[in-house]
Amino acid sequence: MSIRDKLARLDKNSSPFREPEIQGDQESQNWIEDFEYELNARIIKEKNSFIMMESYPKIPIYSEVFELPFGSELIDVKYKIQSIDNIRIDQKILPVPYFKSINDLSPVKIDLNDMIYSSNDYFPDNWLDYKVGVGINSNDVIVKFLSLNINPVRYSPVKNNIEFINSIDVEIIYSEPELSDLSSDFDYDLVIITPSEFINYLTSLVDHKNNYNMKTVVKTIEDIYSDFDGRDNQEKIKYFVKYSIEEWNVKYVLLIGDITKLPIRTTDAYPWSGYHGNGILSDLYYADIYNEDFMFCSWDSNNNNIFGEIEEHNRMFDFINTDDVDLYPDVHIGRIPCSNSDELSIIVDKIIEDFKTGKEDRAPFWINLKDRFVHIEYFALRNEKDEYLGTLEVSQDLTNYRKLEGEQRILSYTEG
Ligand SMILES: [Ca+2]
Ligand SMILES: [Ca+2]
Repeated sequence: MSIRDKLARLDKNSSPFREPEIQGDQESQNWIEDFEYELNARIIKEKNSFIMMESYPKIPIYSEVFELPFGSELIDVKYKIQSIDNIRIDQKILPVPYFKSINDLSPVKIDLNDMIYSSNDYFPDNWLDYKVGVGINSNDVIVKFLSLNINPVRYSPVKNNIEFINSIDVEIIYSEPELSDLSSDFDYDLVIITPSEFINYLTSLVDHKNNYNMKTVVKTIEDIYSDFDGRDNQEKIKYFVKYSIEEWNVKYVLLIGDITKLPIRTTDAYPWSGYHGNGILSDLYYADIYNEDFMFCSWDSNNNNIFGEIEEHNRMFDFINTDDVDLYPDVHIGRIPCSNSDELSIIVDKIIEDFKTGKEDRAPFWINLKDRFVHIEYFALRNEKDEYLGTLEVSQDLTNYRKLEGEQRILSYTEG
């Protein structure tokens, strides 16, 4: 949907935000037994999300994501509000509870953020926030995303007061791109990146994908390291992915080999302090090619060779993204984390066989890779006629989330 269509739709459907209502939350009553505060959530009907920052007031927001064409420059986002209403309350608004993993059976913990709950200031700071990034949309086209958060309710815990707005007019000003998109001559859909030692074991996979009309090319890391520049091997691979998007119109990238065979990027992100140590592994690094200016996103804009740094912000409900990591992927990425050719052959054969027979559309399993714990899932890609097109693999390092017992071995996923 174009931004004009979407703005028109917003305009047509826009109904004023209604006055927030008090709504007791049964579940939350259970969370607060140990607290002396009496807490209530206040909601607003039109909200489609909440500010979800641990220990900060759970404030309803209205979010909308717009897509601007490749090459667009966002110039400004302006807004006008007609009037601000006030509601006095005598109870505190419930904070967002601390996140925990699904299988963690300990009680939900809540706490009040001192800085917010002892402040006269209104939270959130603004009626409107937005974030911009560049990535692939649902049609696999690279666009600029403008993610708009409207905050119709703001809250001062010390004043025991809520401010809310009935309506807001938003104006998005951007320049049309000179080039409409990245379109190039069609070449390949999928590029497989592999150490040369595995290349002979990929023939059947490549044939299989080409047979199903997913045009596939293989590139070895040895060739990439000699042909592409970069501060280290990971950055050389990332520059090659950028090249494959721009020159070959590639939409899918499949990495072959575990992290001892094909390197991964180690990042220094602390998304929720206390939950993670340093050293989060990320293959998203290889998929997030462009920043919001459509330039190469190194994940290290301060050039200290520490990637993906973030700092906790004092008051904002977000973190300072020190390294300007865009986080929107510009290509689909997956990895078969095999450590030898036998593992690779087994995985390739099994996946092709199962997906051809339609037995499995989804093949999750998890394994230990040295001391890291990684969750991997394969998805069968099918077209509208339900014909098999190929597989997509998604992996996630879960070491720090891990509470699962034991290990489900490769290829023991649910059968039949
Ligand atoms: Ca850095
Ligand atoms: Ca991006």
